[in-house]
Amino acid sequence: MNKIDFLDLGYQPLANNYLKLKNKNKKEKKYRLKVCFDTYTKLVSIKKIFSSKLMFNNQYPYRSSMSKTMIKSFKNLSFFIKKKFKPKKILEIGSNDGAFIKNFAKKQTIGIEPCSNVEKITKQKKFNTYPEYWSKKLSKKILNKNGKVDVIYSANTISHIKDLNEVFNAINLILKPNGVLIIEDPSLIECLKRNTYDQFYNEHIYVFSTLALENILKKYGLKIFRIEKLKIHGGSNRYFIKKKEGKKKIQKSVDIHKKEEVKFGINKIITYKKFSNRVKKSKKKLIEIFRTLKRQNKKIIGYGATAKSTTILNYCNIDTKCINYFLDTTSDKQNKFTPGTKIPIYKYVKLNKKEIDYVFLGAWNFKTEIFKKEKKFINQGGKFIIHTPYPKII
Ligand code: DWN
Repeated sequence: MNKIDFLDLGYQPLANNYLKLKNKNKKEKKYRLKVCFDTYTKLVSIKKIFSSKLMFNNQYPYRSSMSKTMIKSFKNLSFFIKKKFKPKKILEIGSNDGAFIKNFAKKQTIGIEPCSNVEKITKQKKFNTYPEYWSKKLSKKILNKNGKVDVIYSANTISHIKDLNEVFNAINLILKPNGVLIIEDPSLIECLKRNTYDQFYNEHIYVFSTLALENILKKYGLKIFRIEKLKIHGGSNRYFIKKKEGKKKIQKSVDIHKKEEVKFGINKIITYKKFSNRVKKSKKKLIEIFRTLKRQNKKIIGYGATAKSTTILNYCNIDTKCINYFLDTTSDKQNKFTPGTKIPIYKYVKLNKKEIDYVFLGAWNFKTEIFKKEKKFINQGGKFIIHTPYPKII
């Protein structure tokens, strides 16, 4: 037995399953959200894994282009890719609404997006996208039509796919011998440091560390040659990966990351047990903040009905007794209710101190962008509640 449970986040609904009014009182699918550490591979994963079809289908509400931060990050990366790797063909696994591929010429790109409601957005703009799950079969189909590709990019997607064997074998089929694979996902060390336990939910099957990813990749003859630390999504790593025969030099950043992880104890179960204790304390503190404010009759709303906040709200039993409603810019979430806790979600309007006292920041990962947008509310004395690195009012 290599896998040891270290975190129990209780019964949870599917994180992106926003409820329509007609389904609000129907029984929801729930599961016990436990997280485990594999002492052999050092991989951290959730225990109960749902089928991709249940999670990623034609009802998927998330849109990558809902934040200026993401749009800017994709734009900057596309400049870098064009300059450094000069790709003739670039393939994106999990292209969502095209926020990344739109930075390239249409004939240069291939997008893979199984959520057809989102894929449609890029298809309508005449991008070459496939509404399918990434697999060896799909890789072969694209290979026969387009040939091998120079760059494969995948942001916040590989961590969502159970069968990593299929993922990397399919990548190996279509990537040129000197091609580059770029993977971007939340960083485990940042999650542990910032106590962002809400990175764990049904869609995040894995939260990768460099050590674990390196262990997985070597089975497929793949090697990390550069790592960039990003502020995106509360701390992510962007891994640049090559084939064994690829000519790219291994850069210092790889060793720096590995050493930092070992120093932090990413490879030891005790680190995870300590994290679990901090999460329990975080829950108590957050509940205390809400209780105190509600005793003072303060009006609290939520900002950004994120998949992550589903974990927090359900773990801490925060419902309409604490939060009147959420505001969100995503049209597919508006006029629905948060999974499990059934808090209404409304169309975003600028915050107004005359109407609201406190705002729970569900989209804490876009704090800088949101604080800039809500300057007036902040200047009028409006306050935010945030749970990371520890629950507090700011
Ligand atoms: O990995 C995943 C990430 C990339 O996206 C998926 N499994 C699901 C989803 O997770 P999330 O919902 O936790 O992601 P975000 O990007 O933190 O969601 C931000 C939410 O906040 C969106 O619904 C949009 C909304 N928002 C807003 O209402 N006003 C965001 C910003 C920046 C804003 O100003």
